Amino acid sequence: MHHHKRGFTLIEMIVGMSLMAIALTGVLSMLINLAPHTIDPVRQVQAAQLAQRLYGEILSRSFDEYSDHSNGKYRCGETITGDPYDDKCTHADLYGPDGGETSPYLYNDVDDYHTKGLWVEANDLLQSSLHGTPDEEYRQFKVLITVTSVDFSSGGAESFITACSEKKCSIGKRIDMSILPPRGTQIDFTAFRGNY
Ligand SMILES: [Ca+2]
Ligand SMILES: [Ca+2]
Repeated sequence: MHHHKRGFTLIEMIVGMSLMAIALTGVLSMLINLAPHTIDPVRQVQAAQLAQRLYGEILSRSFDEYSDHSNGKYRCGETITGDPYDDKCTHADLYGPDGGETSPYLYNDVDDYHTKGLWVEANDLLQSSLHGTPDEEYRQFKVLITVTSVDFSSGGAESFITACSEKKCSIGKRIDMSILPPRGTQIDFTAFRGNY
């Protein structure tokens, strides 16, 4: 038998290139499908700024509805003779706005921002929207805030207080915030507030 080196025939090359083209088309369409789901970096930065701003507003409030809002003389959950709020903090089941707190500028404690499992418009939570000037910067951003009671007393590690009595709820609050940018992916944040 006579052997000789042979290259690709024209037909083989055309078939090979066609297969390559089909394969590349598949990869390309996969990339195109992925594109809308990737996080837009600008939106991501805006989401982080929004979270920082909201946390600034939330954490500047009192620890609890039953805290001393004026001068911080006493803390809820403390026993002080003659104190009308003696030994009481809001029960975790009742976290949320208290009586008459219909707008965020009336919120006076951390858990008033608890959205009770609902996504709300970011502008509805920001203070600036309450004086007739809606903040267009965060239009279409949605926010979900969950406030839970936590116990820092066990060696620093926080643990959820499952059966939270009014006394036990006085230790700490965890504020989980999820932000959903328009056409984006949810981004999660967490902050803590002690009873001070
Ligand atoms: Ca309140
Ligand atoms: Ca409250």
